[in-house]
Amino acid sequence: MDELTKTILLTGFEPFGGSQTNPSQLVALALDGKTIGRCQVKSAVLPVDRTGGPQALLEKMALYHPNAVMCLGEASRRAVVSVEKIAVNWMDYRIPDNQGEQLSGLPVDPEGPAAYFSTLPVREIYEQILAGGIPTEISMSAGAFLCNQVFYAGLHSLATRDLAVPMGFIHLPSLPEQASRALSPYASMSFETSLRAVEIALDVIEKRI
Ligand code: PCA
Repeated sequence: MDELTKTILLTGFEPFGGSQTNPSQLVALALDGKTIGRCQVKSAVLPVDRTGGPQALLEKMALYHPNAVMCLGEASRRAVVSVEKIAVNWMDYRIPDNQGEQLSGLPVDPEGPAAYFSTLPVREIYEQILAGGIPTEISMSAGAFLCNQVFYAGLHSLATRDLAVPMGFIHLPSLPEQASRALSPYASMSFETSLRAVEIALDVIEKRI
């Protein structure tokens, strides 16, 4: 058997906004330690916290020295898997984070550029997920909450250190058990389908690193 020589850091987020669960956490943990080609997946769950979220991502990057970074988050009310293209240098939280902080109109990093593009092959990931029979889209906004913030912070850290480590972000719809409990129920995706979408994305990444 080939030696495992590469590492993909895969992150999800803890539940937030009063929810008891988060599909991104479940999917990240389900893939922890899995082997994909010559890569091993190392998973982490990030807090939904203005300082703790980005800090935890940067700590895991320093710990694992990954060859690629894939972050996951939940986008409730989105009906399909969103492969994110852009991280913006802007925070405008629509709800408080898990520490009760609601930031409004602040840059992620006052010194940083306005935005970064994902450095993963966004179109290929999107096409392969679609070919796998799973509804998906390329999204031009990861929002202005923790997901976008962590995505931006990771890309900024890699860019300022001149590290050619590809990094990207995928938003997953809520789980059926979350969406069905809302006052007005909305679209959702099963854990198994979201898991498969992320496995397909990791297969694409593995071939590029
Ligand atoms: N989704 C939120 C933060 C954590 C998560 O899973 C977001 O879209 O910013």
